[in-house]
Amino acid sequence: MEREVLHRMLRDMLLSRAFEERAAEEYSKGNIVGFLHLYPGEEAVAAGVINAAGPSDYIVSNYREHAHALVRGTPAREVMAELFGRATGMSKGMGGSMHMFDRDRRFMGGYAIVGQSCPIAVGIAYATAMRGLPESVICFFGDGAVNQGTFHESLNMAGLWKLPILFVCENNHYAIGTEIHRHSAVPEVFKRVAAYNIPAEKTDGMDVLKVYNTTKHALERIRRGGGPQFIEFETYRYRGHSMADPGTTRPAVELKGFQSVDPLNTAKREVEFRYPTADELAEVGPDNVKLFADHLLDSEYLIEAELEELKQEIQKTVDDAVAFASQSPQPTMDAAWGHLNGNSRHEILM
Ligand SMILES: Cc1ncc(C[n+]2csc(CCOP(=O)(O)OP(=O)(O)O)c2C)c(N)n1
Ligand SMILES: [Mg+2]
Repeated sequence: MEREVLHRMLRDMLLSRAFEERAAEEYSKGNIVGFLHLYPGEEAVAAGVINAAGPSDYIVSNYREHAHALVRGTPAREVMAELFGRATGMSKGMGGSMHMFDRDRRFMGGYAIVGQSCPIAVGIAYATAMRGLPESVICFFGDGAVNQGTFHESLNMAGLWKLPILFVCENNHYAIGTEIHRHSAVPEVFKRVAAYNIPAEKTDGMDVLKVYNTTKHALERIRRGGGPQFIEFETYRYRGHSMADPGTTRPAVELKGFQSVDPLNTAKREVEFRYPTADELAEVGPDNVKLFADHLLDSEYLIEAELEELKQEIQKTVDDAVAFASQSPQPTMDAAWGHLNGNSRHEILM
């Protein structure tokens, strides 16, 4: 693999991690409000998939999409300003964390509704196919989305019409606090796809090189006219579902009730449950960013000093993004009307 691609993927992963950890900090300070779903732990998927795509491919994402936008090339300043709800943000401060959009880079949005990226990808791919363009649509969603009707309807249409879509399931094993074996009758996501005549495979989503290569091959098959492809990446998120989720899902009074009666083993386990920290996880399994950085150091693609320099450069980028966001103006109500369907007369087009 070219050195440039390796370097870019490492930079993207380090930036995604540093950006998200800083976003958590800014949220705690009250500079970011609303829902905030963070990506630490899953960086190898965004970096590997999006770097394997071409500039004319479309990306459709869900609400955990900041890193997808960063890897696609949206400047950190614009992503952070969107989180801060400022007029300089990538959606002009009107979307916030879950509704990022960057038309110039064909980043066709984050969406708050679980499973919503799938029908949108079908629409874009249908338009592309009708015009005979050599473009593909990359559609991200989580393991929780595969029980949605939209997922199955979209896969059926994509399979039937041989649409140029790469379906990417980021299987982090949880839908909010529910583990996949508790919400899916068939927990091996890729096996479900057989029903739609779409080739599907499962890959280690913690190893960016595997992610990149699997994606490259799938996109080549799509470009050769092979129709939609499906990849399930096994990954893990280090934080709770969102900043609003400390890791326990039930009200304290309810938990107390369970604690006061027997049998309470299950309830007690859940009461005590908390998400492991990134450090604790790194001790038991591979941290995807460290794994890749170590690989590049071991294979002498990179020397320690370069890695340090890169980290410092990223720190500056993130600091600059926060400064830019905090100094940017709030959007005005007038601008809100103006951006509806791009109508300059402020009329709503239905
Ligand atoms: C249609 C719909 N149902 C429920 C929700 C509430 N909800 C938000 S995120 C989420 C879990 C989705 O989990 P998953 O798809 O695995 O993505 P992850 O958060 O793990 O990245 C749920 C149920 C929603 N946003 N939309
Ligand atoms: Mg999930």
